[in-house]
Amino acid sequence: MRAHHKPHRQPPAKPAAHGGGGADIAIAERSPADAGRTPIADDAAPLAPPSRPVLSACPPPLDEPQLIKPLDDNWRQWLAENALLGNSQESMLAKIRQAGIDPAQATGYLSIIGRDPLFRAGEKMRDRYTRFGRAMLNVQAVRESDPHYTHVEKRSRVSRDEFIERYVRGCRPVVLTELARDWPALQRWSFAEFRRRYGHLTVQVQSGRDADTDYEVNKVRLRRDTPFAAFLDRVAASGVTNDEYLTASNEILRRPEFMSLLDDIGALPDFCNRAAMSRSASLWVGPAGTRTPLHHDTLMLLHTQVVGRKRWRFVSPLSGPRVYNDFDVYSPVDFDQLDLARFPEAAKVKVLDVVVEPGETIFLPLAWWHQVSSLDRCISLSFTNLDVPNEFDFHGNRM
Ligand SMILES: O=C(O)CCC(=O)C(=O)O
Repeated sequence: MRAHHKPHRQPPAKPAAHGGGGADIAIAERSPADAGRTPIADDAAPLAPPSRPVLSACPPPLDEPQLIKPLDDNWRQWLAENALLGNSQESMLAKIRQAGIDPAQATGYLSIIGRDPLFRAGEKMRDRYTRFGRAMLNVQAVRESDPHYTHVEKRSRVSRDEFIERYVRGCRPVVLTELARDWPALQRWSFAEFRRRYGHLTVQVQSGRDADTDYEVNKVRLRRDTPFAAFLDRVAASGVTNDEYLTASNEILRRPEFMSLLDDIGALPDFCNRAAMSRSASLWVGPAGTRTPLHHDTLMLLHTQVVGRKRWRFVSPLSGPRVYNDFDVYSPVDFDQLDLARFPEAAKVKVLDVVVEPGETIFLPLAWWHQVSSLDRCISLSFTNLDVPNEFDFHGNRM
């Protein structure tokens, strides 16, 4: 999309052929009696105009030819969507002009859109969605009336019954400070130890994230194979950066060469299924400064910090109508640096914020929005093998 709209370029006027009636140049009118005679100059008369009119100097040519683009289906859809959202005609037309789209066509389209049955169907769907959203926000307001609503509890021991009742069914996050207390990983795992044990192996990391503002959405495109030792060396040398991160999508714990890592995982609480650990655990390794943007998962999980600290920010699924979720499980809102001009509704969201220390495990309840940033170089392990139903359909028929 172009940033500026420049005025429509006028083609330079051409001298009209004599008698051709060119609109831009005045030609002395001749009566039918003059036909075939050359007019004789009258000495007393003021200077006659030259027979071939001369154009005055024209301004320099514009940098780019100005083409007004027609309103295509993408822009029609954009207008329809923004009309449904209740945006003003002036604000839409300002954007249309800025993009070099024909404003007359856009105005015409907006004047008839309300009679289009498809648009009226869209209004019905919008109203239904608004009612659902309003009901969610009302329930959320009741939950937020708890004065401790934004506090994320840190608990040392929680029984299976309480965990399921208070956190799984109650759908609230909690940090379990002792869950991993006896894991050998807490003593054994370090960047040096990983290099020694697995440095010769190739791993898949997310790379070039700084150059892509949608790095999480585009994670498949940003996958890159690298020797594990080289990656760990880069992390050690890089300082604070989000450019490279070994995330859950590497699936290295499914690879036989890395399975010995699972021997370093000690006892699990009785609300986890040990037998399913190898197929449900994921390793995360990265420098200080990695950022996983706001999204929700489609299952519940536990995430243990083995090395370093991470900050988790949580948003209730009932605040979903305020996080501008337009695509899949992602939100463009960043609660670390809230852009209120773009996302004014997000100002009304109550965010839970907790730093998870080494050795601690956070429980992510179903459908909670979360964004995560590493405060230090981090090694952590997430696992989804909760011994409760943990498969949910968020995508229509897809499971
Ligand atoms: O640790 C991170 O960077 C993100 C963790 C996360 O989003 C998850 O485990 O679902």
